[in-house]
Amino acid sequence: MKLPLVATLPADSVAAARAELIADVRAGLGHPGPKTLPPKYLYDDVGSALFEAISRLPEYGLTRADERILRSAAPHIVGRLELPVLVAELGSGSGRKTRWILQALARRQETTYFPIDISAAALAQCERELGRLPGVRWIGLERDYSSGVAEVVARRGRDQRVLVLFLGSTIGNFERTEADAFLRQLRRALAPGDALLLGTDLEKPIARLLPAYDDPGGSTAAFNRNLLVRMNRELGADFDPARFEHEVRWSAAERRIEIRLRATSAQRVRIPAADLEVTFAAGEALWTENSHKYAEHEAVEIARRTGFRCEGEWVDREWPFAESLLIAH
Ligand code: AVI
Repeated sequence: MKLPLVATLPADSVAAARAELIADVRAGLGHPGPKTLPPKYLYDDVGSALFEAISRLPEYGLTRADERILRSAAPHIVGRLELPVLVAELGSGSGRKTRWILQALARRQETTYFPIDISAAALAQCERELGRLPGVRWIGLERDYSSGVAEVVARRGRDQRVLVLFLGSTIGNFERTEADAFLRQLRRALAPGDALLLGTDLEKPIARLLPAYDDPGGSTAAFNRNLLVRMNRELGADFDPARFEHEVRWSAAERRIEIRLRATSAQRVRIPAADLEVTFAAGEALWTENSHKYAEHEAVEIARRTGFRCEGEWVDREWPFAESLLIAH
């Protein structure tokens, strides 16, 4: 029996990741003007576990919609691919929804699956979920997305295509211009004929969106405040999370949910590892995340702008959500 494998983050990458966090904290909090931090820092091990809990909330239909599509459309999606393919997933998540694609592929070929995630805990959970699927070899890569993809591409055999899974509308957490730049960069790492399965959360009434990001049980608020707790844990900061309010707004102009932490009173916070003292005025916000929403068929335009063509789109009607199969040309 083949044993599952995890290629862990090399020690110098751990140091580089910490240096990047410190640089981003300085850039986002260390200057006059709006305070902001990149949303990727929401996903340490605790944040990833909290997001997993969010994905099961009745108010947050996104993950279930994604899974419904994959469960019913996986054979059709796989039917449109040129085989054989190596599968790389950006952000392994729990692996629950990916199972359907891997099972459909395993019926057609011996499948190697590389979940790519910077969270070792997320990879461990993925391994529990998918590490022993019949016909699937599981190789976890504890990496950032671009070095993970580079590694998968380097491992492809002759005549093997690469299928990249970018599910769950994680693309929506990038600014729209950054999303295009990210997909263009991904396209450059791929070869013509390689595929990208891209999940996008579609526009829907605000009355459904707001509770999805501000659930009455407070799971999303805890996920948001964990960013402060993370800085306390990793950088020796002294944020008091209870003095920040979780705030969720819909921006019609940007077609996105905007998430902030708003200081409920004036306060001063020390962040020793970044050599920083930060003051917040009462009511001042720290911008932590955006979640962009898309029009149906918008993926066709995204593909055109970034070096792909859209080969097919599958939409969930219960919680409008799309999976689009893009082929590199
Ligand atoms: C991971 N991402 C697609 C989630 C979203 O819906 O934008 C992150 C999230 N933030 C709060 N709730 C969920």
